[in-house]
Amino acid sequence: MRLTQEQIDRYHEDGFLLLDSALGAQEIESLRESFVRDCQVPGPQRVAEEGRDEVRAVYASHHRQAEYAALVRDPRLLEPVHQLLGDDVYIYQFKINAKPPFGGEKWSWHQDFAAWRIADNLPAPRQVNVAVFLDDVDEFNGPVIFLPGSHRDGLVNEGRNATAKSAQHLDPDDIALNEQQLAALVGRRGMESPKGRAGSVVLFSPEIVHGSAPNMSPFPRRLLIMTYNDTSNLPSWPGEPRPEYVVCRDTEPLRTLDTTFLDALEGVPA
Ligand code: HL5
Ligand code: SIN
Ligand code: MN
Repeated sequence: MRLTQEQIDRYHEDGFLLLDSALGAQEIESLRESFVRDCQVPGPQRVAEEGRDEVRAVYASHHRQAEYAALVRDPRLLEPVHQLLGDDVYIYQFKINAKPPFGGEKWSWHQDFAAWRIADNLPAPRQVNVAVFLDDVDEFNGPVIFLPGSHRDGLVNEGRNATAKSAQHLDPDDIALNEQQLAALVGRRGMESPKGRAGSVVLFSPEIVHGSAPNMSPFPRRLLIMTYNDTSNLPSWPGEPRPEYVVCRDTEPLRTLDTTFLDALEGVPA
């Protein structure tokens, strides 16, 4: 459950860390079922692929589905976050990027912290992203690609592009790096895309440059991303705050469950 010093060092060095098969098959099955249910819930938290009916992303499923509410406190995920960020963390953002078969669109090259500083005045990059593979991820279904070490260069872009692609959230297109910036960074850093079985987890920095290609395979690539933030690093808005489904408002420090999320839900003693 706890990261070794070597894993911690690798996270700081590369900006991401793969934990192979961290969750089991039965757990993933229950998370998938819960996602299918959550996709039926109408509302602005459900973002569609451009010009299509298919779901591109769903936000804040942990507000509606018990499995996800428990998962955010699962010791296998929360303990590593405590090790990387400190004891007092809460969920700042929770999303599932669905990347449906035959046409799940790309996510442009970007840094998350650029979005959160622009949209939410987030003071510091004191976040850890925990990405959970809800499907097997391979080279065919649009894995996330990282530029290793790019989180150590700070923000490449401070501003936002003229185009706002989505009214509901900031799409990476709105803050994308341009081709010259990307080419220069890749020249120095290279590219890596962690792959693995469903249930694998990738921890990644809010400052690392990342993106992903469209999914032209017949398989889905549902990726859950939970962003934990330090409770002393809160967002603020001069005017209208961003919606609660994009920026969660419960900033109470999360305490780890005594057992795994499914056992906790089913009342199995630790
Ligand atoms: N969609 C997020 C938001 O805060 C920002 C993106 O991957 C994170 C860029 O609206
Ligand atoms: C993706 O789902 O491929 C992109 C992840 C992200 O930037 O949020
Ligand atoms: Mn991102």
